[in-house]
Order: sequence, then structure tokens, then C-alpha cells
Amino acid sequence: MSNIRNNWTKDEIKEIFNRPLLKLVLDAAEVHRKHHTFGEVQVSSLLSIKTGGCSEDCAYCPQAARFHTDVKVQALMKVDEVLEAAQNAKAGGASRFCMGAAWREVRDNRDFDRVIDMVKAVNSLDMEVCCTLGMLTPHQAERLADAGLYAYNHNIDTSVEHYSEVITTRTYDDRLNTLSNVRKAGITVCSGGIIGLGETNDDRVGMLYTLATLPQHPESVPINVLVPVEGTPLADNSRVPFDELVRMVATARIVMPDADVRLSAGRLELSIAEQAMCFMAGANSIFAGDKLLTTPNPEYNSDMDMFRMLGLTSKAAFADGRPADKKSAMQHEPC
Ligand code: SAM
Ligand code: DTB
Ligand code: SF4
Repeated sequence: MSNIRNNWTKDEIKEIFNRPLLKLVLDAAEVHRKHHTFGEVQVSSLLSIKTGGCSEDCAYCPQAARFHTDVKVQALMKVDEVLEAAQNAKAGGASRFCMGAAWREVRDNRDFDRVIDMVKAVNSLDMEVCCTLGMLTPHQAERLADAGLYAYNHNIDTSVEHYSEVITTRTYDDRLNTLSNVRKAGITVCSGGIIGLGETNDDRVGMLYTLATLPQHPESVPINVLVPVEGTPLADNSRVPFDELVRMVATARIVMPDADVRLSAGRLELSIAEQAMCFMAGANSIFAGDKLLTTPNPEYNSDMDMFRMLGLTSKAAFADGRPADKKSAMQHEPC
């Protein structure tokens, strides 16, 4: 019998979340060992293909036009420039290349046509291609799938209860709808959130509850720690203590055993020892490269030193199968 559950209750998740920290880490490590190759880490590289000037009001985001941050608006990059960045990322050891655009949603215009060309170009490098472009219609998701998109990142960010404290310009249901469109198109789902937005522990449990009770768990779950950026409403939020991140990672690992749990934004503030505890607790994915979208991330060489020190290895691209395999597997599943 599969031990993947989509019928978690909030109380069950809360009980896990509140276990004594080292017991929680040990429990998560056991789940991790059963479902993954322990010590293998999926390495993604991020590129902001269209930066700043976004119409949304996500209170954490330096790219929202309404906040006065140092981010310079940049139009959509050219396909050749993106391809070169992907080649460099591959040479640096990344197996997945994720392209982010500061858009509320995708529009059916020439910019989207260009993104489709970017997806095709990066796909030809035999890398897992990921996009995060805002909301998608079913048709747009199909076009991305046909171009060879492997994963789509769209975060729910926080609990349904806390959501409207952070974002007012699109709803939680809008986000869930995009996730459903992505899933139906046969693209793997990458969805997680952020801690440090002023949420309570109940909100953190609530966010994991939403993800873990989706009809199918996301294949990737990024856990971001807020990077406070000057000019955003959350610039003065206090730093999330590291044990709270470990709790979040470990609980995500236990309730979504097959997912890749990604230690995402906020890694620059963590020591190697703190990251090691996150890897023990079930984190098995990172963003590598000295920049996330607009904020800094650890240097590539320091991450490689960390990998050597901790005995971590990089997961190969498509180790979990190719999109075509997944789509045909989905089509053969009973309704
Ligand atoms: N515009 C698209 C969207 O919002 O779906 C894609 C890009 S958006 C920057 C991707 C994700 O980055 C957000 O959903 C959020 O979870 C994360 N993010 C943005 N700013 C952040 C920050 N300052 N700290 C941590 N995570 C952040
Ligand atoms: C995700 O969950 N985290 C990444 C990626 N998905 C797109 C983005 C983090 C952004 C951090 C702030 C910035 O660099 O602008
Ligand atoms: Fe725009 Fe995405 Fe930033 Fe929200 S998170 S302001 S949608 S770029």
C-alpha cells in the first residue's frame, strides 16, 4: 500500500510540526531515506528573464512596481541570452533551469511566444526546464507542455487565512486554479511558500495542509525564508529563527514524502551547520548560483565546498522521468 496520503488533517500536521525538534528531524530523516537517495540534492539555477515593474502587491516582493526598491525594470530577455545563461548553469552543475518573470499572469502575445522559444531552446540542452510566470490558463499550460516544459513554479506562499494580509491583487483560489491547469497539462508542479511574512505557526501548518491535501502532491516544494528588501512593506520583519525553518522542512518531508523539498530563498543567512540540519530533515534541493531573481544567494564555489564537506551529490536531470513519460502515465491512470 502506498504511504502517500492526501487526506491529512490539520491536527495531524500540527502534531508533527510540534514534535520535539530532534525527534522531528529523525522522523523526517527516516521518511527521507525511504523515499529518496539520502545525500542526493537536486540543483536548480534561477534566471529573471523579465524583471520588476509588476502590477501585483505581494508585500514581500522587490519587483512590485508600487514599492520603491532598488530593482531596475528590465524587459523580457532575448532567447540567445537566456540560452547562454542556461549553458553556463549546466556547465556549473545545475540540472534544472528556472526562468522567472515579474508578471501577474501570462498574456497571449509575442512575449509569450518568445518564452515558448526559450523553453524549447533550454530543453534542447537536456536540462529540466522550469518557468514561473504568474497565472496560466489551461491553453497556456498546454503550450508550455508542448514546448517541453518540465516544471512550473507557482507558490501558494502562505495559509489561506493569512494570504490576504500579504497579497490583495489575486486570490488563493486563483493560485490553486493555475496549479490545477499546470497539473492537467502534464507539467510537474512546483509549489511552496515563504516563512517570515508575519504568519503564525498555525498558518505554517495551514500552508502545508493545503499542499499536502492537493489531489496530487507537488513534485517540488520550495520553502523560502523571507529575504527582507528595503522599500517593501515587509522590509523590517524580523529574521526567522533557523529552528523554525527546520521544523517547516521536516514537516513538509513527512507529509509529502516523494516531493523534492527545496531550501530556497534565505540560504545566504544560514551557516553550513544550519543547512546541514535542513538536509538531515529532508531538504533535497537548492537554488545554486550567486543570484536568485533579484537578491543574492551563496556563491557557487561555497555551495560546492558545502557539498564536499557534507558528502552531498547532485541529482541528475530527469532522474524521476521525462515529461512525455509522465503525461502518458497520467493518461493511463484510472479517472
Ligand atoms: N511573478 C510570478 C509569481 O508571482 O507567480 C513569478 C515570480 S515570483 C518572484 C516567485 C516567488 O518568489 C513568489 O511566489 C514568492 O514565493 C518568492 N519570493 C518573491 N520575493 C521573495 C522574497 N523577498 N523572499 C522570499 N521569497 C520571495
Ligand atoms: C521560489 O519559490 N523561490 C524562487 C523561485 N521560486 C522563483 C524565487 C525567490 C525570490 C527571492 C527574491 C528575489 O531574488 O527577488
Ligand atoms: Fe509580481 Fe510575482 Fe513579485 Fe507578486 S511575487 S509582485 S506577482 S513578481
